[in-house]
Amino acid sequence: MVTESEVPGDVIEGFRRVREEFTRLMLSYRFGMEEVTTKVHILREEFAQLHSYNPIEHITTRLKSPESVLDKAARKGITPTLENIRAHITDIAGLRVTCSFIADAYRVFEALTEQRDIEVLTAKDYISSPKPNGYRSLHAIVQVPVFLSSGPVDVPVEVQIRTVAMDFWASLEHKIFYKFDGEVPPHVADRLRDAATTAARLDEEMADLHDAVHRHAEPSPDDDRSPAPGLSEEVIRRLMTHLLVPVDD
Ligand code: 0O2
Repeated sequence: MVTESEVPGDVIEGFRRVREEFTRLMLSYRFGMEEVTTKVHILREEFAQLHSYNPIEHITTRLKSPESVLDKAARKGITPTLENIRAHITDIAGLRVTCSFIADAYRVFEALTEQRDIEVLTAKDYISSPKPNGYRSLHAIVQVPVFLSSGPVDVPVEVQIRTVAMDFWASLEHKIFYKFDGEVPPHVADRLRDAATTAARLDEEMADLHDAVHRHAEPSPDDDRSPAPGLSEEVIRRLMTHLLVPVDD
């Protein structure tokens, strides 16, 4: 067995440097993911507070492990230098946003991607153009700046936005795909495509139902006088008094 004292100093130094740089790289992806997650949480909270409506059912995040980053580099035939990993593997950090309805998925997608510190590197609409196996979702690789003590770095984050029905289908399909090692038998693939059509129909049906209920419960003009969530009538009256005081110029 080789002891540390027998290993040349430059090898030990190289090992330390790679470890530190790779740790820094992985940390930046985690921070990027947290930045985008915060943005989605803010959108969710704003909708809930100001529009009394929550378009987002849940948000999940995942960071690829260092091993799976290296596996993906090998699958893509990339020499695993930090530069290559940064340039070619854009799904190290991922965020999945599950919405109630298709319109919500597009609304969240737009509200997120039009933010000025977000740059959209790629966007794919698998809802209007599903994959041949029936997979539907909105995908984007967005780049967000992360401010480290050493300076800013732009970090790509993969965002997937879909409905509950799409998510249900995708998670089952994912399990089946791995169970068959990617070689899903044709009769199972056919049933999955049928199930995807059923899920798409369910999305339409639920949106129709939601619209119908919404129209039925249309607020009367009197409802406009109800206080905003978290603001009592007393607070609103005091704010209005202040607003109505003439301003000296
Ligand atoms: P995991 O384990 O979820 O991360 P890429 O493979 O990323 O280099 P690609 O294929 O052009 O490039 O990306 P795309 O189409 O945007 O898909 C990326 C991710 O979307 C996948 O990541 C899956 O999470 C999801 N996805 C895409 N197609 C399907 C599908 O047919 N079924 C399911 N269940 N999920 C899908 P990974 O890395 O493949 O998997």
